[in-house]
Amino acid sequence: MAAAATMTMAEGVTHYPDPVHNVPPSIRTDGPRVQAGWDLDALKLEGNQGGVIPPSYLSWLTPIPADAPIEDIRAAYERDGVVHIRGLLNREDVLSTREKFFEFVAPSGVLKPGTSARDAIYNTALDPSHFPGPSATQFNRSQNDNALLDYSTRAGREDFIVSFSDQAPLLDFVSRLMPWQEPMRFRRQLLRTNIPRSYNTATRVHYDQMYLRKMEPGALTAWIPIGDVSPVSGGLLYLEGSREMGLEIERAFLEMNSGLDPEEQVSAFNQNMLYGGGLTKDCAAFARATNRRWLVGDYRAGDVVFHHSCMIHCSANNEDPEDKIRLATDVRFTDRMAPFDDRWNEFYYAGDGK
Ligand SMILES: O=C(O)CCC(=O)C(=O)O
Ligand SMILES: [Fe+2]
Repeated sequence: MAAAATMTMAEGVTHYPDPVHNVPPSIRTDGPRVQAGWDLDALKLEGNQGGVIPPSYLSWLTPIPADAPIEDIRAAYERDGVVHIRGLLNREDVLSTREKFFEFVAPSGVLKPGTSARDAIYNTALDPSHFPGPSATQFNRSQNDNALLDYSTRAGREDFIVSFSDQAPLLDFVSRLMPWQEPMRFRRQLLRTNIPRSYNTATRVHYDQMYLRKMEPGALTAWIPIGDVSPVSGGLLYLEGSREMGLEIERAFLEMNSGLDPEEQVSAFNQNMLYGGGLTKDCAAFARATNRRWLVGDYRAGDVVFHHSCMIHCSANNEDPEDKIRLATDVRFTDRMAPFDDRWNEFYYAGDGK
């Protein structure tokens, strides 16, 4: 395929086959630029590289109430590849999970002395670059050794996290949304701590299918902010209408991978990928190159965002004005009755290379 031959590359920042056969996005009617006091045109969102994303490349990710008719939610998911569901989970339960998590990781010294685990305010006396989270530690543990990562990895195996992720409202919603025989949650999940004003540790531009190559596209990710995550606090950004683009890029990668050993073919970190994973660290350049906008969310505790495994996303740096640590987890679902990527049924550990 001709597309696979053209690579967009810049040393260490960008590496992906240009999606030249991509289907153009459907035209999205813009609502107001200002929502709940946040003005898209005043936001200074920045990914790992490339500086501020020009506001003309930003649009809102509009939440849908959890009690909206499921047919409408399904239609939005099929159209957009992502739905931000407002108030699906019990807010108090989410906040109490935040509190338990930060109590658990507090011995790492990450919390500001005298503040509560529920608020989880960062101890700004410490250098934030000492606490890179799992987003910066996908395949090489030693580069990012830190106590917070150790504690948060252990927390992921504790009942208060496992039962939170296994809660009925989440699985029930997935059963209603997806046409699956038997929805199943993968055991592997990450707890992502994004420290305010920590740079080069945000989530790179990627789609999840590159990590799920031992199965067909179509797994569902539930991204769950564990706490409120305002538009400047490092939440996920989704590239509008990008599911087909992700699918196309992945097809080109699979073709490039076809000569590799079987294990390498399914690796998100093989020789054909950007070093350290993902498509690029430069969110602004990716928006320009694909002529699409990043959809910005104003996320609250209790919300869940569901996205298709080929939907392209990234996160911006956490610039929370109150120094709140951004905590989120991503849990994934598939149909137990269809072939799936069994690597995802093992607990996460830092640098597990998946
Ligand atoms: O929380 C993040 O920054 C990354 C999450 C993510 O990539 C996902 O949920 O698929
Ligand atoms: Fe992702």
